[in-house]
Amino acid sequence: MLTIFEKLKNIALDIDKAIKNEDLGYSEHQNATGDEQLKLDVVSDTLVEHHLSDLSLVQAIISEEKEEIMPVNESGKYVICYDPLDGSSIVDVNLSVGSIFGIYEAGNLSGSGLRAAAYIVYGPRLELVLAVRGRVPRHYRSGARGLFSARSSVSLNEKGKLNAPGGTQKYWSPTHKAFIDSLFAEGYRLRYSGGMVPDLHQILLKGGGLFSYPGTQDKPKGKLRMLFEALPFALIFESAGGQAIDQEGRRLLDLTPEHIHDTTPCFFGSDYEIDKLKSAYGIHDG
Ligand code: AHM
Ligand code: MG
Repeated sequence: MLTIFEKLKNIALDIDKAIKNEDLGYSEHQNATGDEQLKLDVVSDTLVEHHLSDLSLVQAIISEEKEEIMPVNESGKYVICYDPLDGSSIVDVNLSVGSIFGIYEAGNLSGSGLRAAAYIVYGPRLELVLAVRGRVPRHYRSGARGLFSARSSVSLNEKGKLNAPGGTQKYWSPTHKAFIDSLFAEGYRLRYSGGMVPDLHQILLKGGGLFSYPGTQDKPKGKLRMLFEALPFALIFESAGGQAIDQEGRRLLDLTPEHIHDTTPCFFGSDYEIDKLKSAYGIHDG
């Protein structure tokens, strides 16, 4: 696993350089979910592929930007699912973006098979958060000479102050709208950039809050992909002492996608906000 983490640091440095220097225009392609691909999506995907495909530990890689699974080493122990550049719609306006990685047991592409997860934040600083199942996530920041040094562990308080509500409001259900309004009425502050990596990173480092991307009238199954986005962050939130559930109140880590590009409604937060969400949605534990 450590070899994979070392690779992620190299990937972070390379993609950071690409974001700063490469052309920001569109490529001539769409990805598997039909999104227009930026040239930078393609460059980032190629960089991740280049770094991960020489690791004997890796059986295959699955990218948000690739239609199919890409085999690496048949006897590898892990399958790495990744979103090489999350937040393509805000990279052109110079907001923070990220990369997300889920490291799954080969043969078990599901929440229960997720052994470790990581994300990189390309912001004014380059940062990395790594979580191994069963351990508290660690937070790293790059410094002089590009070296990453450990900052601290990441842990959530019982309750936070931030509210990051995703999805187009006019398509929210009345239940969801009433719930989001009730958080603002309690004093929660709006923090939403349109990039799940910086939005969730902010909640994690500030100790709590809620990020939601519900099923909506236009996207009943939500927007965020299970393998590359929702499950990796679920592991990170649970490891930090928070919760991550879908709209039926199921732990995201109990879900299994049918297809590699499946999406799911998802909610990430500290205990207070997730418990409040469950009661607003009429979800009963057990
Ligand atoms: P992307 O992978 O195409 O960049 O889309 C994922 C992003 C997430 O980072 C973010 O939370 C979400 O899309 C924002 O969607 P919306 O613009 O509908 O709020
Ligand atoms: Mg994405």
